Amino acid sequence: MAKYLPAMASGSDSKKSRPDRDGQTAVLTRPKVKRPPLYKVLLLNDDYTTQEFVVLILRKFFQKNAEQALELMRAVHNTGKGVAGVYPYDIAVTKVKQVQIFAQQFEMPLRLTIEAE
Ligand code: TYC
Repeated sequence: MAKYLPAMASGSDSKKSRPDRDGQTAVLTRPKVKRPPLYKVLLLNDDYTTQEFVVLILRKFFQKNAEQALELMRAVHNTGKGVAGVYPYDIAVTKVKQVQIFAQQFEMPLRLTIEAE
């Protein structure tokens, strides 16, 4: 059976052979890190949140530029929902909470949900 050295953080050296300490046995290394599962943060349309506020949210919390934010806001307005961003679970949950707190402060009934990718 092949022996495995501890995984290397970088992908660049994975699957290359290199000698172990006795200099004779070729061993494989492979990364033990896996990418986390990703989740979509969905923005839902409503009749009361202003278009300007949605654009602000997309710029402030989801790193969209003015053009991207306007386009996505319009897509949500027209279709009912849209993907604001895709993140590992904890980050997706945090984004939703931060936006909900911010929207409540401005009395906007903006809704968001999380969906597995
Ligand atoms: N439909 C809202 C309006 O016309 C705008 C809006 C867009 C609201 C996207 C929420 O997620 C949303 N004022």
